[in-house]
Amino acid sequence: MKRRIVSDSSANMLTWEGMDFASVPLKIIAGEREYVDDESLDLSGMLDYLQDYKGKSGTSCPNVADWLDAFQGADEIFALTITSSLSGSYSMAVQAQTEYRELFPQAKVMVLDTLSTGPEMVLIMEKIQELTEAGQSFEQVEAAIREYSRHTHLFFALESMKNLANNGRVSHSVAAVAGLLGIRVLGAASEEGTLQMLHNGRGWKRTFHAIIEELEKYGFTGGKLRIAHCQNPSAAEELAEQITKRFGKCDLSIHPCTALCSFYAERGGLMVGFEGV
Ligand code: X90
Repeated sequence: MKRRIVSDSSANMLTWEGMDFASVPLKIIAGEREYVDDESLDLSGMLDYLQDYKGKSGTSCPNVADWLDAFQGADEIFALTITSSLSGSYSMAVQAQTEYRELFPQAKVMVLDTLSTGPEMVLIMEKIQELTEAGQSFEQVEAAIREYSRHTHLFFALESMKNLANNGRVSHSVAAVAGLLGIRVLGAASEEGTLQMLHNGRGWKRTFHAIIEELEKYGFTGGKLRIAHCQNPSAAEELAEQITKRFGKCDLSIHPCTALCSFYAERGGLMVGFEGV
């Protein structure tokens, strides 16, 4: 029996320690150039190029064949996707699930629309690993992560929402606020998996303060928390310090965004996944 976690690259995890794992890349397209969100990508090079690039740029989700390739050879699969309200990744994974089961009737495949992305997906992956190590069956893990993922949440703090607006993922009027000098928008993934705005403010101090307040409202009490940043380790560390000061020592770690989240969160952006109520 081979159990595997398969996630699209919006989770910012291209490799995974301690369990069979495959990442299915999304792509960033700018004119003639195509950037695949995998380990071979020069992320800084992509961001530099995009900064000066004046044409249209966008992204594309994995196709059915990409998901099928990632499933090959496994007989128990937990596939996680970015929210279906922002991407076609989920529907492609569901089609791959149907095809894989036709090819291998014994295989078990769960596809979870995480209604989120980034570090919230990481928490769900960690939970799958934990339950697998505890010897739980496919069905037990499936039920447990459906329940667990209802109590994990995602915040994001962005200085620019230009790429989100240009690609129709947020209205231009919402994005305009984030375009103002020094204004950072704090938002959350809603229960339906859509972008929800929580707060606008000038300066990191106010943003950190707003994040701490919102963490309390969402029922964070010092459980697990993961921070992903787009080329901004110092803000991530400062936030981690303030969270520890307020909630005490918690299971907290920081990692960089890979290409897809970097494209949308843009330089300086932070994403926070955490356990709440
Ligand atoms: O299919 C595709 O081309 C991918 C489209 C992805 C669109 C949004 C990605 C956002 C990543 C920014 C903030 C997080 C918002 C999440 C709210 C549910 C990071």
